[in-house]
Amino acid sequence: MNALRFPDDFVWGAATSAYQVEGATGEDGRGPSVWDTFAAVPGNVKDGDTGDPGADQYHRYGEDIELMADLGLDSYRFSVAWPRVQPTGTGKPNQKGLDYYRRLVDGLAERGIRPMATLFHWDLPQELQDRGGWENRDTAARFADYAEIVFDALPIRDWLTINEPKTVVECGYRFGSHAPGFTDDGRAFVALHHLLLAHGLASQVLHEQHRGRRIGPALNLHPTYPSDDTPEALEAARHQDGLENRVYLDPIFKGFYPEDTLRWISERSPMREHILEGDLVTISEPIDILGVQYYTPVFVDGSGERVFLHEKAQADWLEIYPEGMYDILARLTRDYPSVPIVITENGLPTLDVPGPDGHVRDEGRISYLRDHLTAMHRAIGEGARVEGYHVWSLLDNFEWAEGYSQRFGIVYVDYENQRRIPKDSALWFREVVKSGELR
Ligand code: GBH
Repeated sequence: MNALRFPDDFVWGAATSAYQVEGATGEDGRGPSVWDTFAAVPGNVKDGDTGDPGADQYHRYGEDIELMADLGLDSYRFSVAWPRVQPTGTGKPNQKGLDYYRRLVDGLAERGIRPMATLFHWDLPQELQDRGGWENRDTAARFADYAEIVFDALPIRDWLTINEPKTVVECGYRFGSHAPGFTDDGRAFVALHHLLLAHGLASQVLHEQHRGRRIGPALNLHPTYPSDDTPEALEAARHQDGLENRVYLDPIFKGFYPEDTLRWISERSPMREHILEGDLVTISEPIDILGVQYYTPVFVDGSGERVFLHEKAQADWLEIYPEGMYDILARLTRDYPSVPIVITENGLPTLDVPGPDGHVRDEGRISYLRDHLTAMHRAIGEGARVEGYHVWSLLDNFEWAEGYSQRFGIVYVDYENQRRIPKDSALWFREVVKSGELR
């Protein structure tokens, strides 16, 4: 087969988030976040794991930058921990917290690696949660203040606002599997509106104060399909697509919530009462980039139940379906064409451990990545404006409610001594990055 060539200026990178890799949750004035609180409650996280010591990137960022340079990466997507910058979520910035990110960004620059920073990857300062968290409209305003501090302090061109608002809504407020651990649809969709409002307000701040920089959301999009061709399954898939995709994309791109989804939400949540005049103008502040995270499709049957038709990964929710990468990019190109796309996450957990020779032979991850990059390449060939791709994740890390049991890294982390071992997938990815080709 001929090699598949990517555009010369295509950006290759890897992603992480603060609570998942930094560790050092009590250092240099960092305040507690909702995830510290949530993880401290027995039963919430597998094996009682917490963000400490994680991959200890707070102390080992220098080594990690060298690792990225060795892999030839163009870009590192990381997140800024709000409770490091504002320990209680409001007020004067904590200089030591900002200094950490400045050292990280400067170190990346020395190695020619571009930073891409996420403002919020779920680690809300606990004190803001105590005041109602995302159910409280004020949290969106506090987020804009925080964003302003970070924009001023860090020389970064590309920003992402909220990581996966859907996961906060679904896992944090509907299923209770993530912080803050609620199971309440009524509250969930109020939180959704305020998360989008926070996205819009922060985007406005960047546009007003920092011309030439770019900002957008990081959305986990799930291409949604009927599992059979009955009218019931088609209807269920359309409904599910509203909850998975349109309820985030439509307000951001078009300035309105999709009517069918809003009707369904209104039957279970007072969300509508929280949509004030002007909010949708704020939320639809034009974005400069769209972060897309793709892992899995969602197939639903006529009763609306999710069904799995393909091989599953070592994670219940992840059905391996590379065509979904093509489909979601083709759909964005058709229905939401205005901005360039950056793949901000795509990856697979595997159980591989170092063999006697020290190699981690994660063949499953290599074929997952190869198949998804192939699908992405096809979409680009048909006009999808994809500028870059970040694998999730650079390192094995704290996989939220699964703790350290699910390893998504292309680099293995030995949690006994924090040693990093590039897996075979990292060596494979290095070749793709270096050649700009998939062979
Ligand atoms: C992304 O979430 C996150 O951005 C990243 O932090 C994470 O490490 C990575 O992907 C891998 O998971 O409670 O039954 O719904 C992807 C979406 C949402 C998928 C939470 C797993 C938990 C199972 N994730 N979900 S459930």
